[in-house]
Amino acid sequence: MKQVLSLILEAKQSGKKMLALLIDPDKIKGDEHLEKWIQLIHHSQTDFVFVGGSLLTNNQMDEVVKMLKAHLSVPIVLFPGNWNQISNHADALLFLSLISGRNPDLLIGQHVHAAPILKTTSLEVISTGYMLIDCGRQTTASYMSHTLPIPYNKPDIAAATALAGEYLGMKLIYMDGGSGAEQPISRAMIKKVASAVELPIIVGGGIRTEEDAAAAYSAGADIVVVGTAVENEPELLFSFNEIKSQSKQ
Ligand code: 1GP
Repeated sequence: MKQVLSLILEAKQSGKKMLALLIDPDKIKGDEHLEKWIQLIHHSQTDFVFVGGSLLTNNQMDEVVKMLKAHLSVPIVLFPGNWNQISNHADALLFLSLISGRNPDLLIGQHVHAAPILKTTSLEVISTGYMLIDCGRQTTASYMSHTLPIPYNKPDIAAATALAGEYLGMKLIYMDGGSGAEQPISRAMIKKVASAVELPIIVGGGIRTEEDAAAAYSAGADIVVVGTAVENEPELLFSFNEIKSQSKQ
């Protein structure tokens, strides 16, 4: 399989938008349930599966990743909430540095724990500048991270933060309203960040409708991440992929 970062860079260069489904392993209720997700992902032409969560309590991440990998050809990308969330069955791991916050543990601490373990795996490690944006309500991500998200109406702060991430050598920028956010990140903020950096931009959190996804793509998102909306209405994954295909750089 092609390296995940190369796939993203090539897609960006050719003006192709991408879609990732976020699977929270805690929400998988047995093999049959996961089978349904696998079928849905397979038939909907979703580009990536992200797996992870800010707080996992069921200890089934490795099993879920293993099964996804065994049945799907799309890249399985870890989106870890902490250094424990590593599975060698995945293809890549977003090595997230929470650059919107000032919590040293999430800027470098967790990474020190994870690095030697990652070295023993075959995972592609992708340095990612992760920014939490305040989208109306406190999410698990902002609570668990002990950080203040970037205010919703401050695109300049988001752009300066993303640019700092780029200068620090990060390869991707992930703008996240947090899972279950009340509203998606504003177009104005995505636009400002997209014009500030050359890096591919991932946008997620609170994307519930086709219009939300289309707005994120047209503002400059290269990858849109959907989770909660598709958990509630799985068929939406087809509509989101349709919107993706219609959206161009
Ligand atoms: C969270 O971007 C993801 O990190 C997905 O959020 O569950 O709100 O779609 P939702």
